[in-house]
Amino acid sequence: MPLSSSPSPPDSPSPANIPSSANLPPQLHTDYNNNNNNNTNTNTNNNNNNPILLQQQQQILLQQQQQQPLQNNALSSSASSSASSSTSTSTSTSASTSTSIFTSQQQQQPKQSVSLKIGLIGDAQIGKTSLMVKYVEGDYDEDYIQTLGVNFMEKTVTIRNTEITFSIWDLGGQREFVNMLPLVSNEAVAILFMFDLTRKSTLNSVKEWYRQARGFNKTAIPFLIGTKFDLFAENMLPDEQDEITRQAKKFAKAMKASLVFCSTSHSINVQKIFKIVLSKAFDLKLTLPELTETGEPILIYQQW
Ligand SMILES: Nc1nc2c(ncn2[C@@H]2O[C@H](COP(=O)(O)OP(=O)(O)OP(=O)(O)O)[C@@H](O)[C@H]2O)c(=O)[nH]1
Ligand SMILES: [Mg+2]
Repeated sequence: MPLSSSPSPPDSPSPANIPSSANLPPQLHTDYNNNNNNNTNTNTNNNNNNPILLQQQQQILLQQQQQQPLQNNALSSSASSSASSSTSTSTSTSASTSTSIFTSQQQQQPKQSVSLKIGLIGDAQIGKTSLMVKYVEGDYDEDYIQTLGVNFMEKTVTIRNTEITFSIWDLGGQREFVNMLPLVSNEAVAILFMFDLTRKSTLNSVKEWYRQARGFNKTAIPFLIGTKFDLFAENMLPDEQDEITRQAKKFAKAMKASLVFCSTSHSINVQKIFKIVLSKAFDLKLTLPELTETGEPILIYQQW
């Protein structure tokens, strides 16, 4: 299929696609429903058992009752300290970006904030760091710089009166760094298990990454992310595409994971991954249309 290299349209953040939902703190209820598109509304709740999320949601509700601003919670501060402890052994990148995706009409209210830790895991050279840098800074670099240990970046989005900080942890894919897997997995609200769509071996490796990461974190919301969709669509034969797509669907189903094919270089589905994370974490309804056919940039986030 023809690929667009335009940076934003296929993937730009569009809060109008995320309607409000019952389990979200009122501050996160938005006017998303006011859009007039025909996308289907889908309740993506499957995280009622996640203790980290429950703790966050309870904290917010408590703060609301007390009419006090919510301070950054324990998850946020533990992420920061883990990051600093990893810098001595890794090529560590740290950045913080703040993006307002919704303008509050009640500017006077004190801001609340929550932090969501996200782990990026998978084989070497599949595009983990590229995806993180693209999402946080909007940049893409063709050159490969191996991650020696763990990278860490943050990005804050604001929905109404609530700041949500994605704290993204990216583990170097070389096996020698597997001892740092707990740093990336522990307390993560979501884990992105990633593979290169043009290298089937990297998909097979997901089994082992998943087994090991689950050993440290049984509640994180799982995602299966196929990278380099641009090369996949342009260079691979239809039969090869079909086989990889089938296999990825099979794995995602077994993992009970959302499945997304993305291209960092062509800005395909990058923003949407994090939008789905947000919707799953806070039980938001999401109106992105799913894409399920071979040859499409797959986007499957409803229950299998
Ligand atoms: N064509 C294409 N190349 C990509 C894409 N994403 C990443 N790459 C390239 O793939 C190479 C590896 O990317 P990285 O992001 O460094 O891979 P990584 O998974 O972080 O690798 P490790 O740090 O070794 O674990 C780089 O040369 C990137 O430019 C993509 O969407 N399309
Ligand atoms: Mg890397």
